[in-house]
Amino acid sequence: MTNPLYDTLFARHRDSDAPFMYLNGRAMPYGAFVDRAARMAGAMGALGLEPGDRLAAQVGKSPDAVALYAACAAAGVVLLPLNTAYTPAEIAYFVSDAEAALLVADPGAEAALTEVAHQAGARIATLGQDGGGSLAEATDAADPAEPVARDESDLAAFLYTSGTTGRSKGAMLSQGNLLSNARTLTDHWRFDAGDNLIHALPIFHTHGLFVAINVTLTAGGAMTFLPRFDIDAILDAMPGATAMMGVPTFYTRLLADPRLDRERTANMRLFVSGSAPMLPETHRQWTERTGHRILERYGMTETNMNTSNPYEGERRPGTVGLPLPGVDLRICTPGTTDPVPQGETGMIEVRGPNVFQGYWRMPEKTAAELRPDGWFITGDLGRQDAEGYVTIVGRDKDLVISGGFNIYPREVEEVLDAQPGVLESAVIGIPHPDLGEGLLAVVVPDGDTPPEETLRRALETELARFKQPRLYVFAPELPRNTMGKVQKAALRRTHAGAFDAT
Ligand code: MCA
Ligand code: AMP
Repeated sequence: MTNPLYDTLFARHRDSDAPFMYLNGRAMPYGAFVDRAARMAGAMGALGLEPGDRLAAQVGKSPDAVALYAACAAAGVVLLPLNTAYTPAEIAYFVSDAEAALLVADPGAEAALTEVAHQAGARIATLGQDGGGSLAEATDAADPAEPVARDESDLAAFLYTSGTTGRSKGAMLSQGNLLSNARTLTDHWRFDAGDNLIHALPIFHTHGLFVAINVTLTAGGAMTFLPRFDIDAILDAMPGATAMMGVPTFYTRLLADPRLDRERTANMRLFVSGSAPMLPETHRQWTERTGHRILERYGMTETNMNTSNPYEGERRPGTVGLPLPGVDLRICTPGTTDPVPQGETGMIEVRGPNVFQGYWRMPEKTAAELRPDGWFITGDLGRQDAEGYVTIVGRDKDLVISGGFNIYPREVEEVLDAQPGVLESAVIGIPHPDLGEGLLAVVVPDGDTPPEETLRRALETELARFKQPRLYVFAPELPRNTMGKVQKAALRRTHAGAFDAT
């Protein structure tokens, strides 16, 4: 009986004493971690979870949260990791859309989320960042479960991603999707058992959960596991670590700290950046200060990683490198399958074992983005030079990336437009010195201008903090083209410098 994801990433480390995670200076060996995960799978079975069931988790970053991922793989349960910033109103949608059988929440959120779970027909259990919670206690008491049989086509996770229009979509990722990318990246970035990765990313997204953790597990290396981005903790970890993965904000914040220098980074061999564009200037400053060249790569929730600058060879600032081995990439005239002439800009499409299985119960949306022959239309606009390096020049989708988090303006506009005193609104991303892009709302009042504070407060209950506009501007109307479409590019130009003054 085999279970490729569990066997490859977890079970084979069952008898290992090698360190998997360093946490507060203490090492958690692989063997202890795998035992914990097997017991958690046992506890999940006792709660009635069956292979194929969905488990939604909104939990803080901890070893048990990683064990939950491993336990889901062992039990054949589909994991649905959720941003810890989401409000109960947001969680309600995911739990009911996925028809989750169990919602695992932080103990502090149990009161607020119990009703949410029950409304959706799900049970609730808790897992605390400090090791407590009902699922942790049940794990302490459970016997290790035997992994269930799976194959690479079985689903391992749903990661929800919003869209330009309509409801958030559950991207279905199979065991094979995750494993193929884990193997490719481990090899491509030369990870091995001697590595110690600084892990300061959240673990509810592809970057922190699959790229960072799966690569570490595939290599049998260790992670210095930090609960969040903390500049002191990262700088302290560097002399004993070998690699770090981060979003561009990690790098700009570190560059602003005078303690970052060659001596502190002398043991490091690899700095990876992704999730959002990195300015060529940041690459240059990093190299000047540390002597290291940041390796920039490009991926998506639906595809894991698609391209990467080379480990050896030229890493070109401003590009996301070359298609990864096994990944096909083409650049087409948008709306067609016709490749553009080499060097020209078009829609980036990708195909390979990394590409997801479609959106959960949304066949039309799947058909609109995933061609029957396997090409996925990314919504990113780019070009490829003669050597194959890809440059992302923009997005065909109305998407803002703030500090590495994706925000679909439509979702924010819908909440704003529903507020009393608001006729309509347009939400845009403009340059932000720390987050890359910051959110600004242009609001057209319906009569008297509503107080900004009232709008801010109304959004707080409905949207996660990172989706709430940082700046509000009131205007008598929105600029529109002859077709009546709001001209967001014009708004972005008008307000381009708004965060310079903040
Ligand atoms: C926190 N806040 C944010 C963000 N993060 N607001 C907008 N955008 C954000 N990204 C809010 C906080 O709630 C807080 O609000 C205020 O901003 C300041 O928080 P601060 O302490 O400065 O933030 P932080 O906790 O230091 O977080 C910033 C961060 C974090 C370290 C950049 O956002 C982060 O870890 N980002 C990584 C995201 C990521 O992993 N992306 C990968 C997904 P208030 O002041 O009101 O309390 S994309 C992906 O997976 C694809 C496949 C890929 O290619 O990788
Ligand atoms: P998500 O849907 O959250 O996985 O975000 C994926 C999106 O992030 C991609 O479609 C790109 O627009 C963007 N992205 C990821 N990595 C990079 C990068 N290195 N440079 C520019 N954009 C990136």
